Amino acid sequence: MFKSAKKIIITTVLAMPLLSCNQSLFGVSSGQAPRFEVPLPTEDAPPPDTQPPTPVLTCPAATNPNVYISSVDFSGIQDCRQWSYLDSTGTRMTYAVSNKRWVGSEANSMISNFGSHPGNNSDAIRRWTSPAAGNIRITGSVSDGSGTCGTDGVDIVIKKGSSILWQTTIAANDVRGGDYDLPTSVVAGDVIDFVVNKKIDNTCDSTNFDPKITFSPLGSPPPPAPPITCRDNMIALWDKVTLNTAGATITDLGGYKVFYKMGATGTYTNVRLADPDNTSFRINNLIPGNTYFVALKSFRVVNGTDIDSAQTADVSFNLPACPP
Ligand SMILES: [Ca+2]
Repeated sequence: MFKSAKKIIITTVLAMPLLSCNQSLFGVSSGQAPRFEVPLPTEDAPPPDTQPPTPVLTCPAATNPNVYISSVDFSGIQDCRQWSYLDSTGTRMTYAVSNKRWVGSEANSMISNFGSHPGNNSDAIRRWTSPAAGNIRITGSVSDGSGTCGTDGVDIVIKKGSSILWQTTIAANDVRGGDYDLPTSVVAGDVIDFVVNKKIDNTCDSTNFDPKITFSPLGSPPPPAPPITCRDNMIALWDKVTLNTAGATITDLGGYKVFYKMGATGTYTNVRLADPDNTSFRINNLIPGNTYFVALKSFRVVNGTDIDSAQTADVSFNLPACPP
């Protein structure tokens, strides 16, 4: 049984501001002390009268219909502004109104306006589907969004259909991350997937990933060429090694070693990557305006000792210089 709410009346005497005689303060004629009625809590609080209202989900209108920005276009409606939200099993996520994010079928699989978090058994995929034939330019950056609690980081892939346009690995706590600027052509229905994979562990894998797509329908001028921007990093990519030198399938590949140096006569720096499934490495802290040379080895580990492959030939890459 509910007890009726008691009320208490608090009367206060406030220092009154200067008011003319026909003004009032809080609906009380000047010169009187304001009165506030405050209900006291009852011993048995009644249940709320109604459920909270369900927000009306709307698809935001576009300022420029050919510019798609995932955070600006974000909504609780699948396919709004060409964006959809799914996991790598192909299952579309469901929208959680309470915290304004898309959630997958397993714990911690989710996509918000600015980023994604992969599940333990599936990747989180933000997808853009082309409305028509044309050219697009995909720009943005990706970085760790989980503070300092991550473990092994995430693998990032941007794909058109099954073709990889760009990929990188974001280490745990890498708040700088990497940038992408990808021009490509599309036909109606082509999908661009922005994929976040947990690597081994999905603990604290929140990832800032807010791409922008500028769409130029066929018949309009192609998007401008990406500007040459000053860079201090580059990404080495390679195909996974599956065979040994005798042509037999390898079952004990230990990983890869990346060798890089500044200038043809520079001294190699060597990075050992003990992950046979990892086929990319971002080399940071380089000096813009220089040519770098990169080579690779694969290796097996036998009785605690690395058995390296031969080293590949160098591949060179010129890092654009910074503007003066
Ligand atoms: Ca991880």
